[in-house]
Amino acid sequence: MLFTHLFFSLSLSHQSSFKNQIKTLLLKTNETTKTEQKINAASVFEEAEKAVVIPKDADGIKKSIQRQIATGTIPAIPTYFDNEDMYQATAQAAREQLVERWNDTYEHFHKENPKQAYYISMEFLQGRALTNAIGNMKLTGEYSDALRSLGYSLESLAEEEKNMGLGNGGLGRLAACFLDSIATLSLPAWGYGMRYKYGLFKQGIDQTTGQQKEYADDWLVRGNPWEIPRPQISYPISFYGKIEGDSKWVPGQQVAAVAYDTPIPGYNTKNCISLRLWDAQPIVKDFNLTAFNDSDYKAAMGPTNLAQQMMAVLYPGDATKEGKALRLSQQYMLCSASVQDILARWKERGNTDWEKLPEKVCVQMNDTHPTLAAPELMRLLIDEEGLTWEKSWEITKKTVAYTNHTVMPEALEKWPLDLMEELLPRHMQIIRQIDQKFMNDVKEAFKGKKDDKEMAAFLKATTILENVYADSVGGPKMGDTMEKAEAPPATVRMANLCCIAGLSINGVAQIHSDIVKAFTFKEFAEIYGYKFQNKTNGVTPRRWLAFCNPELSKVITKWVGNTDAWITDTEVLRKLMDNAKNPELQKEWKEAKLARKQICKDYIKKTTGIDVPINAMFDIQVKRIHEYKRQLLNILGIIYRYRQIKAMSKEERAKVVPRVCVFGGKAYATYIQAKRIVRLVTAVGEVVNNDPEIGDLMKVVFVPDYNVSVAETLIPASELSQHISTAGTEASGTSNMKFQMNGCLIIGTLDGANVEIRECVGDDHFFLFGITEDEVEPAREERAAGKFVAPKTFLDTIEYVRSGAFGKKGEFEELLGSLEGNSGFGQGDYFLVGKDFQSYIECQDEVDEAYRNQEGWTESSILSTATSGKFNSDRTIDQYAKEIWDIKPCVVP
Ligand code: 26V
Repeated sequence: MLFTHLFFSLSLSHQSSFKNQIKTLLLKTNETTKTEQKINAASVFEEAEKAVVIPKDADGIKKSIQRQIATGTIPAIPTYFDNEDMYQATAQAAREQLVERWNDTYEHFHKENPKQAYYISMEFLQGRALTNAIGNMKLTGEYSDALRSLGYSLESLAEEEKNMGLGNGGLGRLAACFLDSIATLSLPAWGYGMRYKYGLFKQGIDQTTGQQKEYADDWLVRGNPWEIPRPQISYPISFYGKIEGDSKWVPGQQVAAVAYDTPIPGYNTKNCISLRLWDAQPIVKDFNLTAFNDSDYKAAMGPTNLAQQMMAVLYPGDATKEGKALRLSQQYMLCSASVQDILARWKERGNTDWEKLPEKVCVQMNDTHPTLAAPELMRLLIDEEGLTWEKSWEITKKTVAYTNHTVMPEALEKWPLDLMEELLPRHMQIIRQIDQKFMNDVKEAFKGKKDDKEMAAFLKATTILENVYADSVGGPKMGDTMEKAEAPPATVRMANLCCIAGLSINGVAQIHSDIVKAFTFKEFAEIYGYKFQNKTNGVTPRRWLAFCNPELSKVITKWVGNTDAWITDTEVLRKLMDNAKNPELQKEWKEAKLARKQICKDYIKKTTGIDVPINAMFDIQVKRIHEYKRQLLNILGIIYRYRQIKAMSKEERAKVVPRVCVFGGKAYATYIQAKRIVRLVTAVGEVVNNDPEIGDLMKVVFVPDYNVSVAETLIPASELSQHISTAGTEASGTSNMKFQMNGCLIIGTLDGANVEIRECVGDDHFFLFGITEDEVEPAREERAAGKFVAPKTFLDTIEYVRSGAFGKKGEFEELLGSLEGNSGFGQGDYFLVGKDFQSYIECQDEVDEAYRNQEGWTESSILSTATSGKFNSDRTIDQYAKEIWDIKPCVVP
């Protein structure tokens, strides 16, 4: 390819023999060669783009799919051709269209040289791409027709695609929604992430024990048609080693970070941005051929193994030092490769004045995992570009921004200082300098305003290096450490570094941003009040309504005035309000919901074997399993309800609102208490679902392996969804927004984005229960003082579980134990399940009452969708673009 390209260009410029031309070329200086190649490359590309027409009609698409099969683009074998091959061929055809847009966007951004934002994230939960990609390109009909003419259905082929599950939960899915919105708004911004071989894990439920099992998620096993490998884009990533002289880092180990681009098309725009994922590969020169030939395979394969370990999974266990080193290496690789790439692109676009870097680049750190982007930018500016420390710091502070996604103390990352020192000695040097400067500045700024004691406490809370300085007030000196014997472990607090380096610090829902400012980072708020912002999360209405719920979308389009404008401008959904009581709309609305319930019912049957009644209320809680999210409150409520029904007469039972209670979510592999919650749910299901007295009045289902496509099946079918975290603990939640968009009513606490959802939909259409955030601490104190008396309903339910009604007797002792006692994390009912229980079950009675009135319920359902406009991630991204990144749309003509 490169050869033909050289030949083509040279034969035009010199009319001599091919050999001579190559010789002349090789004799030229590198610089001239590069420039010539660039000019030629541009014209070759342009010619190629003109010469090849990518089809956009059904017939052309059909031929394109056939071409993928016949020419070996996909690895199909004539005698063995399956649906997966057909999916691959279809995806390849779509990919051609994406590549065309990607190239145009790249060229356009290059030419315009706008300020560009970069979203760096350890997680991207993209889910499946086919339906979304062709939907965003508005080619769904064409693909559907093309496939039909080949004897396939688009819907069933789409099911062949594996989920790209490079994420753990909300933070990763948010990143994916953000990319969709960035592309749709034609904004110059890219995502950077990691190409893990196995992602998080696939969850199974063991048939005999009812417990969660984790399996490697082999999403790449048959290749990934959506990625474009770019082996030419590769950066060295260094680790370990030593510092020579003042600051020269001589690394001990290196891997190469190689780029893989996933094109992300916008909706209703030609813009197609990039999600660039990094893969680690051994550096060729490190391969010790001599060792290999001497059969010392361990030595020879060392670098290869390191690279493979680094890419194996997301969030490897970090209980050991090795585990921590691996996780930190992953984080560093993500940051280093991304920042090197960002600076390379900045140069490629002809920029030269480093002081103006913040006018062209903004880096958003998605939580603290990409914190090292800040010291890495410093290192590159100082060590590679020769800027002074001070200048580099000024630039860095204007370039990076930080989003906080959780206030759970265990998720605020701290790395052992000795590990960091060992793995990244140069960065540690820079971090120490940042910390020094920060503390000196603070002392200066608050001189005379804080006494010594106050200052000591203030610095203790804000310094990056925890448990390092002997005396913060007296002025720490480099290398000052506490006496080893009495010293708690020295750590590097990543969030503190983010607050100090970041140009902004934002939370992800109003209440969370308020908590971050008032509690989590209250000292930083005193210093940098101006940095604190709120950016309430959002979700993309393309994936989460238009594509996952075509039945409801059709009804919406008709009733907002026969327009699909709502797919981008979700405020248009408000038009549904006028007809929320209209029986005609109500009828169509209910039919759409029923169609989705049927699909969900079939899915539940297929994955769990459980037959659920279609006319029951579909009541769903899907999210990571965590004590603060209180799946335990839900299941205890279900047990309470079960016992109530059992105690009823036949006549009373006839009035019960039947419910299908669905749970889904992964428990992190080492989070034992969360795994016990999963087990309690499956144990309750085993009993309730087989109790002839209950029959169809209640079913309890745990849907295994909750992921993006499972969410796309469950959410449109849901009538009630549960967002019931202890007030003040859920940063935002984003599934609550997806449920609301799909006309689902919410039972929830005043937490995260629930607060704003309730404001939008109105108090009458939101089932609120539980204590408020400011009541949480007093409730814990009440408990610690031994003054809390749990309601009888709660105690009886606990005792019932304890009696061995579900699972094996004694199986849930530790779980129930966490709800007892008087204080402490992990005991004393830290998340206040007992405190909120009575309020919860009473609220569930209100839900039943409301459901009995189907007209009223449907009205609330319509109003939910109608008022969900605010939770469009286009709104969120517009705010990031204007209020943090300072970037403007750059539309491909
Ligand atoms: C959690 C874990 C747990 C397993 C081990 C590794 C690991 C690493 C990081 C984290 C932090 C996860 C933070 C997160 O996902 N936060 C969620 O962010 C959503 C988007 O802003 C938000 O809607 C959710 O409320 C919040 O929990």
